[in-house]
Amino acid sequence: QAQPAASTPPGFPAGFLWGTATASYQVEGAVQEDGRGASIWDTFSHTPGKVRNDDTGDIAVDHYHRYKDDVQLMKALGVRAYRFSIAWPRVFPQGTGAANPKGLDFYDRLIDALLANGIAPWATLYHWDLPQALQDLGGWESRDTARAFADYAGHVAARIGDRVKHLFTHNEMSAFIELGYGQGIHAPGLKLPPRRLNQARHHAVLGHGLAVQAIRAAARPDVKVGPAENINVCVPVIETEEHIRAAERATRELNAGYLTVMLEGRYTEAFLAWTGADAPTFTAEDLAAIASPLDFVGINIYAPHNYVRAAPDAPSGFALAPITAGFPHMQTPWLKVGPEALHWGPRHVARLWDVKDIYITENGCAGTDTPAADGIVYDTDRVMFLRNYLTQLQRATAAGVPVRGYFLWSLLDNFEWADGYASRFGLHHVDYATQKRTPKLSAELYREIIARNALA
Ligand code: GBH
Repeated sequence: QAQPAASTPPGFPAGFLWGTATASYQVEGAVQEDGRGASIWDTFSHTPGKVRNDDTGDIAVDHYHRYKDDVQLMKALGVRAYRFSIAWPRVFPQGTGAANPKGLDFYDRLIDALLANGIAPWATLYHWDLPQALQDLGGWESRDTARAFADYAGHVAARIGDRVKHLFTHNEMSAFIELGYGQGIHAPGLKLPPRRLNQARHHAVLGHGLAVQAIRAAARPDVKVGPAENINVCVPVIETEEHIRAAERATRELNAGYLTVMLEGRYTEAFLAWTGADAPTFTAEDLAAIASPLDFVGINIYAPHNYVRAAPDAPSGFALAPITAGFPHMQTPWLKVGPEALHWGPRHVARLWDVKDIYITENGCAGTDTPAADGIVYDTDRVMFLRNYLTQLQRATAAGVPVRGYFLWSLLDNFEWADGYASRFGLHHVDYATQKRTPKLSAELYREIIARNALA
């Protein structure tokens, strides 16, 4: 009787960059310290009824004071890169004007601690904590916010570009605009009518483009820049050529206001037809700035946006197949389990826009993580999730898709925006009463995957 052969786990390309990620307001705390100004998330979380249990980021996981210990947690995982974000209101408390002399001190210390431990710092310039003073002037509805963002980006790039070689402009324009200015469930909590919402969308992409230009002007030439965008991934229902091409076309259209305009320098016909009389006002110069050449494209992928079929008779050539009510999801209902998204997302990006360097800048899941009697957090749901998603990522790299690295969200349980502390995304459990960090089972799995550079 033949025995099954011992399996060699499929590997990732040599030099594949394994990392982990966080964001300022979700982890730092210390919101009153060292001259930080208020952000829209301070205002929003302190408005009763906006965040689950009225949680705030006032203390969060105290990363501002515990960063040295947290760097040791990263070192134990074996990650070679840490994606964190810089709080704009620490650097410019009023958004513009005079820089706070202490504004970058914390990041200087963090960057130095990372480098001393062999971990590359990858910094995001905007992960949603807009200075409240700028919101008071219209926030992303105002063109001036895009300009102010570029000035801030140039300032930071000039200051830390000696040590930080990878900068991200915005984290998930689509999320902060759609949720913050469209649905009202994130800061600043607005539900704008279509015309104003489209203009805010345009200012977000414009801010990205102007920031790329400002960084190029201010930083050394070896500083690389790109976005970290929450791409809507369309998965072909069946992996045949016709459905794959349809999913690719759908991905282009479903990201038309964000990634597509950034990479093509124009709004698609379908997008302009859809916005109609409510289309944003923009110039040819805006589009040129928005399409400033990038060094890499970062994409955050959690769940498939849609499954797609070819529809030869439809003008678009595709039809969306709904995510059904019974579709499996992780602890947070929005996080549908569709590991193929991690294969098709980067694959569509590479083929649609000929992108040569792609990073998965976020992927992970929430789980009901409670330490067991033996002190271990048995997050088998997250272990299942990571193994299946990374299997699909490996498949993409094996097919030659130029994915260069992966940042797992998140290093620690943290302030999950409107969900407050109820949703835990960390590889490390945080006891919020004591701030004690405990590695979960998934941290052990991730350490093993990194050590082997292969599935485990
Ligand atoms: C990312 O957003 C963020 O970059 C990161 O800060 C965040 O912690 C992480 O993902 C996990 O959420 O409750 O059904 O109305 C991903 C985009 C935005 C998707 C919030 C889920 C809530 C949808 N997420 N959204 S719902």
